[in-house]
Amino acid sequence: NIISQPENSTKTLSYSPQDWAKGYLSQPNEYDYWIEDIEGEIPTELEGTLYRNGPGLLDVNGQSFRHPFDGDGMISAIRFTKGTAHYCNKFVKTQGYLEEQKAGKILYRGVFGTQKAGGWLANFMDLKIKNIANTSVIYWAGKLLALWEAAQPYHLDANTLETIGIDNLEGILEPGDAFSAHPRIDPNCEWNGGEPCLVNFSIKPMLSTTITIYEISTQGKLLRKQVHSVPGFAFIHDFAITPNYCIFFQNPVQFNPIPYLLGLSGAGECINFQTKKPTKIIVIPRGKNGKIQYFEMPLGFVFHHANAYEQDDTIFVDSICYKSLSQISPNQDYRETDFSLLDPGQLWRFSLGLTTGKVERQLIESRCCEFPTLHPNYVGRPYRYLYLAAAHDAEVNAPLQAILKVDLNTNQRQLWSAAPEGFVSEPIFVPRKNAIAEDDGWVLTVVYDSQNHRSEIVILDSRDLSKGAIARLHLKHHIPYGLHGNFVSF
Ligand code: 3ON
Ligand code: FE
Repeated sequence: NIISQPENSTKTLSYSPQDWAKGYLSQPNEYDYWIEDIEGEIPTELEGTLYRNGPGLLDVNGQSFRHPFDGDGMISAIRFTKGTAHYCNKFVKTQGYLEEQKAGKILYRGVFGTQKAGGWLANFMDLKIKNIANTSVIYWAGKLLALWEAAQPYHLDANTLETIGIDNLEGILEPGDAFSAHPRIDPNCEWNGGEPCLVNFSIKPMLSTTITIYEISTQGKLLRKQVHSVPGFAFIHDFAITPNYCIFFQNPVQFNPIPYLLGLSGAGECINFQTKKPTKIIVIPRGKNGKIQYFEMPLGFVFHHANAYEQDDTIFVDSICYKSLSQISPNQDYRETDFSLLDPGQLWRFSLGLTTGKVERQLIESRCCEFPTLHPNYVGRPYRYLYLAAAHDAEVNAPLQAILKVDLNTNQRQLWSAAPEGFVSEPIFVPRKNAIAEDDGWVLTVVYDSQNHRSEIVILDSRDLSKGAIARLHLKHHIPYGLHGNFVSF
């Protein structure tokens, strides 16, 4: 299985492409055990559960999904208590997962190009969608929820990870409504008496796109809901909030549904990036009757935002931008991705002048990076520290192998790298109890150890990443490359 390298590649890579690809093997098993193989020590002050979501299956009975984003959601829970740790994982028992496991074959087309066997005729006009609940997992208003942006969440038992069922959030969502995988928690919501509040959105794209914004209290009550229609098709995966605004980046894409309808490709593959068109930035006031403001700038494609905040008449937004949206070409296998041909995700800061209508941008980090996270109390507020998954080499686009800390005030960096054999996932920042400094706590990340084909949970000291891991918890098996998760303090 030789993977071709570009002919003019002279620099040695920080990884082996074959090692990287193994992280996309399915993990069909469900485990439940105390982690015993530990290097270093788990801090006794670290109490709570790290929940992770991501595709656990990349195939059904040997029939591969065309893209990892089409893989069935699998939740991992790593519980830390008194210096020990317990691991448990379970698939989200979605209707589609259960049906496909029973049938032993792919029964649904995936958004990112997975097709049923039998060619285009077998897929022609089949628009049934499989809710794969694979993108994130949050705990809110007493419920653990597995999220996927095109459908309603799945409710899971927070202790056992058993699936309870698809959930409409006590009637907040109507049948057919979606709920994005990127809710933001406003730590101190003015309209909610200073209590935290979960803000999330859903996208219904057509010739114009409906954006719905939900604000939900810690008790699960709907505090506010707004529905807006914005011109044009939109693919919006994430957003940012401040105390007074929700900010959306409408990427310059065009949607041609014909190949999808004909059964030739997935809906996501019919999204074409428009190189010459600007990104529209949509700013929606969180108060009821505010006026939407639009900004425009050519900037590429954005999946994830780090954070946003207000300062006088300006909103600052920090986001990961790609020069373009890369698609897997027909006949290409995602496990053979040549990273050197792809644009890196880079961290930019945008400033939106609310009175001037002007938008400006500044490159903060050119190293390939993704999955930005921060201290939860600073969401929507001026903040200093950002943690990202990043490439090992600053100049080379490559898989994520390192955790990068950026001090946005001093522009200093700290890096912890798992290269050449390790591949990291989203970092999660956990503040120490009663900490004062914004960066006092730990950064947790799941690392795929390709040498041993298993994963490890790595605990870093967030004040000093470069001193090395405080603890490495070796699992007995691997977790396929994941997407998002959250830490819950119980
Ligand atoms: O936009 C329309 C509406 C909509 C909600 C059309 C549509 C069909 C594309 C759609 C559905 C979108 C879905 C289901 C998106 C799912 C996204 C997903 C599962 C993951 C996205 C991950 C993004 C990133 C940047 C991941 C990076 C990962 C790495 C760098 C390495 O593991
Ligand atoms: Fe995401």
